[in-house]
Amino acid sequence: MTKTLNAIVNARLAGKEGLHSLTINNGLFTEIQPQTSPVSATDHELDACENLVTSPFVEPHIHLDATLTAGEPRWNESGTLFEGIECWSERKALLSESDVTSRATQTLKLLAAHGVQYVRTHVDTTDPQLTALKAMVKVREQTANFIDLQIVAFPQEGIWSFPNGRELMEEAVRIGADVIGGIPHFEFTRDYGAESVRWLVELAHKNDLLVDVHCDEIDDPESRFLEVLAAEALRLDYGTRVTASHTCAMGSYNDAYCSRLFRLLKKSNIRFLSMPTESLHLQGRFDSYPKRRGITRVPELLDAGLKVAFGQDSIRDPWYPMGNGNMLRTLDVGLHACHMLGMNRIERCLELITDNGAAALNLKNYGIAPGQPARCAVLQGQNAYEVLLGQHPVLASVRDGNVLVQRAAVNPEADLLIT
Ligand code: 17E
Ligand code: FE2
Repeated sequence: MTKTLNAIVNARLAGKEGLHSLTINNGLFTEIQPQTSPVSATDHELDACENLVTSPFVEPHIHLDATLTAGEPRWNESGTLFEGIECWSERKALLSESDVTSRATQTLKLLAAHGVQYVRTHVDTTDPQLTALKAMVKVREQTANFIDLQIVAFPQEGIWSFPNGRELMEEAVRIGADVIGGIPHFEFTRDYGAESVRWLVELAHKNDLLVDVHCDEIDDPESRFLEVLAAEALRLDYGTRVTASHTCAMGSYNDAYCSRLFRLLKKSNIRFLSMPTESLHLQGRFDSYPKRRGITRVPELLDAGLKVAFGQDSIRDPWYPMGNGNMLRTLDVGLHACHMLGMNRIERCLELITDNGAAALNLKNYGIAPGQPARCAVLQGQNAYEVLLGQHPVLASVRDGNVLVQRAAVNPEADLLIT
């Protein structure tokens, strides 16, 4: 039985001093009032217990068709992207609709239990049957009560380099994909890569869809498809609807090239997604020592005024054997790997798993304000720093005024019997 709220009380809000009450009516926030002191909650109120309340988490980049298949039919022992693609190709041959539906739904529930209410999933279209894509369109409908799901038509084995690659992408649009993907660094040649990017942006533009390209997910400083993607976005004035995922190669570009590149990136205003746990695991694999992190220039992109968010990418799949759905873990690793533990960065760090992800997904009606859908998460901690330190699972997740998730706070001092 879901519990329907008419208020959340004793809440802390980012950028606001003291405690607040959020009034809810018909699934919308109606008022946000400061409180002079803590109050006790009635039956139809949720007590945030002086913890931070934020917008729901956004998982902007995950592969729900492959999730929970790690080790099937074999483990990726080298830890490279390329062995992952080979393992997946073998597993993909065994896909059925019920297999995809049950793993994707289980993963979405895991994400929801961690305060996520918005998800963008890539779904492999390099399958002549498009089994996973057809299943995911149904999952999107079946889980709409707890998740807003966007589906990316993602050509894992290439558009130009896979038989009927273009036709499969076009068929994916007819079946109901929301977003057009790509993988230019994996196409057989640079020309194929660049042509595929130009073609896929056109396909999205023509069909009024979003774009999210796996772009330069490789430690090769000469992998420069990001400039092609940004230039196309700029040409069509489509930047806010275009996302570059991974851009690992930017961690290997030289500074002179980056200086030129950033001019274009700023003009294009495209969105960026980085998957730090995944890239730390998959990249640097062809280095001896020193070993690269394989992560894009996150603080530099943010300082240039561009939107960057973090995603998990995988939960126990051929590319990555770990993952538990808790985005605070991804955030923690990302802030470490990107040298972002300065207090100015920490204070704003939750934007990387909330607002910036919402910008990539082009979410409408996102954010806590009167008139917006009453969707939020109650985090354990009074501010971003405490939340990051604890990384505890969310205390509550509220969607349109209904409590989806509620759990007891962890007391870090309990059972400590040392005197
Ligand atoms: N496929 C890909 O090309 N790259 C990834 N990081 C994953 C799947 C997880
Ligand atoms: Fe990915």
